[in-house]
Amino acid sequence: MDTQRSPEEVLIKTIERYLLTNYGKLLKNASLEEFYYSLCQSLKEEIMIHWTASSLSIQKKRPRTLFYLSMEYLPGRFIDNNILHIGAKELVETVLKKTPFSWKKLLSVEPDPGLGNGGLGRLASCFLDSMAALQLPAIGYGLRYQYGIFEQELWNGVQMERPDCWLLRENPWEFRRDALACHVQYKGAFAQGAEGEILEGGEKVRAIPYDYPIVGFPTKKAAFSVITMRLWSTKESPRNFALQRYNAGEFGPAGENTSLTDVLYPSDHHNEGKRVRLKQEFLLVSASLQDILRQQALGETAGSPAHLPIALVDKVRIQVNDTHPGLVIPELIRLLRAQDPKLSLEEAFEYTQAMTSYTNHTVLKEALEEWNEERVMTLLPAQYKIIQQLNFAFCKQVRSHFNEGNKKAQELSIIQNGQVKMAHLLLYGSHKVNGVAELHTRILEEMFADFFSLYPEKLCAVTNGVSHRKWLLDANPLLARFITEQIGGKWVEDFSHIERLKERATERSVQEQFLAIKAEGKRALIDFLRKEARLRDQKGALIDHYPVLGEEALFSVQIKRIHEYKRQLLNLLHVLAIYLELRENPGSRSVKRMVLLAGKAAPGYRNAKAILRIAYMIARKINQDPRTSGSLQLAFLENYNVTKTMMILPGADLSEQISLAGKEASGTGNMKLAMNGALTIGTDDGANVEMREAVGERYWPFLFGMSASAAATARDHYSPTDLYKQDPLLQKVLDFLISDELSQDPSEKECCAHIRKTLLEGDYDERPDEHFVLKDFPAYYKAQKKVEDLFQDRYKWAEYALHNIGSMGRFTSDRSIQDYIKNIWSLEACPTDETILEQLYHVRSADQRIVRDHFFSKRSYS
Ligand code: 26Q
Repeated sequence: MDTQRSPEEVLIKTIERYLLTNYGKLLKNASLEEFYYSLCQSLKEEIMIHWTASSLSIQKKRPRTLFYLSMEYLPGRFIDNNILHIGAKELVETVLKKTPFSWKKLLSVEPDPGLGNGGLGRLASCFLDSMAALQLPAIGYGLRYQYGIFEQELWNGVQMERPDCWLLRENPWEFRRDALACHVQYKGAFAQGAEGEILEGGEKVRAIPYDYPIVGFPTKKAAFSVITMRLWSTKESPRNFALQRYNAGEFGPAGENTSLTDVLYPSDHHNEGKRVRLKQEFLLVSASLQDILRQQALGETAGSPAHLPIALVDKVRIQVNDTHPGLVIPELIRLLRAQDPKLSLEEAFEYTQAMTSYTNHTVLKEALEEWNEERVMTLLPAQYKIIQQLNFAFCKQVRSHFNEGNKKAQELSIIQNGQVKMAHLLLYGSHKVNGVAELHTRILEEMFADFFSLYPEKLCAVTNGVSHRKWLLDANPLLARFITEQIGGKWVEDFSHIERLKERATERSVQEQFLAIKAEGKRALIDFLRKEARLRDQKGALIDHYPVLGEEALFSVQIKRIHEYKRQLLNLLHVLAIYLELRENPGSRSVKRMVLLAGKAAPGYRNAKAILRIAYMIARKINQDPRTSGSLQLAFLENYNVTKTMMILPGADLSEQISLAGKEASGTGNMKLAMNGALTIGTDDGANVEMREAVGERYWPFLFGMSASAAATARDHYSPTDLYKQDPLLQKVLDFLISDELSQDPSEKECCAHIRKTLLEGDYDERPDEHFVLKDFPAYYKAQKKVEDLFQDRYKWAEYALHNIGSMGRFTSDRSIQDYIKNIWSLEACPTDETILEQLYHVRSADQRIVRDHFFSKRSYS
């Protein structure tokens, strides 16, 4: 009987059963992959029951539900999240002891889904994790890209992009749901139908959803909730192939609709206006909305179909993750009116607005999405028409509110100079707009001042957060255990309890333990880097690994997308400054420094790629110099992703959050690193500001740089060449940048000269040093000196680090979600119905033996 066996035995038996029935193997001769799949199958037995119970509980209660629409997700490997959240970590470790496979080997089988560019995608995944843990009725919609964010390699310093084939093997965590496929309509021409205008012709694309269980961390109530991430694909439907076009010799266009979800656009903060991207965005929007309406119609048993729209207003909340799914506004209006033809445009708009809210993630002009009007008109004629009608009504409102004739209407108009402005569409079409940190929200308020004077209630701030369970409990189990020893385990469920760690921050023995754990984290990171931080020649062949200093060194990390505003260049210039000082005076620094960089550059982003190349050249130069190599090293880790972040966090001492103030909307790496006991050297930008406030000035000693308001006005009187002339250190550094010591060939030389030029003279139409790298350099240099001073006092450093960890309570994504609930969604938790769960467990436990006896008896008479 199962009940008499230990859980380990049951799990092993289950794995053995899958090995036998799926692969014809016994545990002792199973391959790593076979073991992995069979383990996942076994875990899925548990997960499926809870997933089904969660869905049935929601269907029964019919609560208001949140639909999160995002073009990007970065969940990280599912296997470790799932094992951790169903509480099977120790169990699996015990089972692994009976196999030749290690935990590390097991995890390495699973690819890290790169379905996002960076912060925005990871935020979406942290939010799903938190919504599951908080047992909210919620679904995340997205796209199942065949190829996620490219795999990055640096060939002699030049970034090369390779396709990310994460679906080479079967993915045990996805469930294809053919029954829920739907059609998304593009193009077409208006014609007169019986009930008014209809669209004829055009292309219908079939979208098939794949569901992924997002397993919530269990709360006191033991039963964990499982919510769904539903990703659409056009790949698997041969119907999307346009044979007619193929026969006409149009080979490319013929396959376009089967390949809509092939690839994630790899540029963040840059809007290229590509047609396929627009098709992708509409695919997500239309398929998800149809899915939402279908689900809600199922529950809506009373009344005629025409009653659905008004019922939706109460039950449905849609959060759009940046403007990317912004077409929900016209598409929802269209679908509501198709449902109830009597609904006026105004009513449909009112309903839509009540259901929809929009999160803005950037204030960079070049990142604001806009679409060519003709492109929208051709591809999405019905939606375009609605946008036009909305714009007409909106401009009318603007004129009457401002009473300034046409001027304001032209500025705020959704359609301007032949472009559809997505932010304007959403500012008008949603009932709430939120920034992702306080500072960011204040900047939005200024940027869109006229909008918010029209709708003063719309804007709110919801400061980002990160899953403390993933980024602390899962990524750093040693630190997590230590925290629990110090303050008990409540922090795992409710991160506000972490506050109590501060009480211990001054105790010597606690500091010692923290330092020992950090040293352990550093040793693991050092091992990892010595294997994974690869150096390649110009053909991509592995030549060596970056040298890595020992655990006594200060580990400074800057891990994020490469972008000028994030100022990796400031970090690099500082490395050069230390290097030049050390060369002249080897005794000038008493702290060894290991600088780690990781991050991808958008493939078409010339300056970002040049910065990477310079990082490589600097590393090549300084790492080999015997005068300095014992005390300063720079390493670049290729192909930064969620899994690598988990390796880096426990070993980080110093978190580089050095963006130009006013540019980083929030940042979330800042929070992850601080939770892991790294101190922040940072500007007052994004959520850094709130982190500083939470930590307190005393324990936030490395603040530097201009303020956002200073940066906004300093532009006109700024002369970087004057700075260059006045500051001998800056001069040395910038001259070294173009010296023959650094570059080895004309192309490298050109690269360095180009970057130097952007700083001192400006490039083409750009002003020099747009991101005030040189202006903030002296302050950064000074702050780094302070870092080294504090780092030498090991116990003080530990006190600061413990205090920082203890101040991170506010920065869990649980709190962000609770803020969304309070300020925007008004949702209630919908815990799993225990009786439903019981019933499902009962279904599963149908005795295997009965089945066997049955087969046996059949055979006896055949
Ligand atoms: C737009 C149009 C066409 C193609 C791609 C895009 C695109 C894709 C991704 C534009 C932007 C992004 C990603 C933006 C992003 O990651 N922003 C970051 O969001 C984080 C979560 O809120 C913040 O912490 C960061 O500050 C912000 O930079």
